[in-house]
Amino acid sequence: MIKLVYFDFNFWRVDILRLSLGYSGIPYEYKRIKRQEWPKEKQNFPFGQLPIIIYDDKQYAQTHSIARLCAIESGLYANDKLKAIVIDQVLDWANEITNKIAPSIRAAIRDKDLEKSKRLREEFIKNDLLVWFSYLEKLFDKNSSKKIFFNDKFSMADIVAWRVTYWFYCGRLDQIDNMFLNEFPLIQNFFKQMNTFKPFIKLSEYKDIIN
Ligand SMILES: N[C@@H](CCC(=O)N[C@@H](CS)C(=O)NCC(=O)O)C(=O)O
Repeated sequence: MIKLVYFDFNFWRVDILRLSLGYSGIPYEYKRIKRQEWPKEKQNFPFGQLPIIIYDDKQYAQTHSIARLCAIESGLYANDKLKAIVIDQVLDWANEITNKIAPSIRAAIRDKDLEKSKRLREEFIKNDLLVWFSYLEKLFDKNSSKKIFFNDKFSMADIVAWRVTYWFYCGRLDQIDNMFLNEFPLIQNFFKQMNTFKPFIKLSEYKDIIN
């Protein structure tokens, strides 16, 4: 049995794992740890961070590594090394853009300094948001011949790109206006198509994320 462990809120790092397992009907348990329990729980995990996966009674960490395992398990990775590297780059893109916005999130949540958070968010929007989405747009353009999925066959790359785009688009990030997506017609169209892709939107995990 596969078990995923994350905090008790939805975030792309764990959502991509459960979406891929859910897509292929692979059973898994999902344990959500409450923030107040974290200081005593932290030491129990390989890198003191979440998410982790428990697979065959062993723990493994790091989002990219776990995502690769879940994608292989779900038939959503690629045997072709040049298709696999497209999936890996989308995962690395997700980590990079997360690292760019993280200081503004930390300032609000950890430091409770809303002024600092606002200033850092402005810097992120000015310096990083459009630049990093332009990288994703180019990656999609270069690799997707039919302009539906990154690798033409649905894969973990699509789940990651959809989930992270949803994060920036959904309106829950202060100061980020979802009109930014108009600058990226290919990703915008990809995002719209994903939101009508029946095998994906019927998943309980998808419904949980968008509600
Ligand atoms: N490099 C890690 C980063 C994971 C990470 O930053 N997790 C955050 C939550 S999104 C965390 O566990 N924070 C609590 C902590 O570091 O104490 C990965 O790729 O999974």
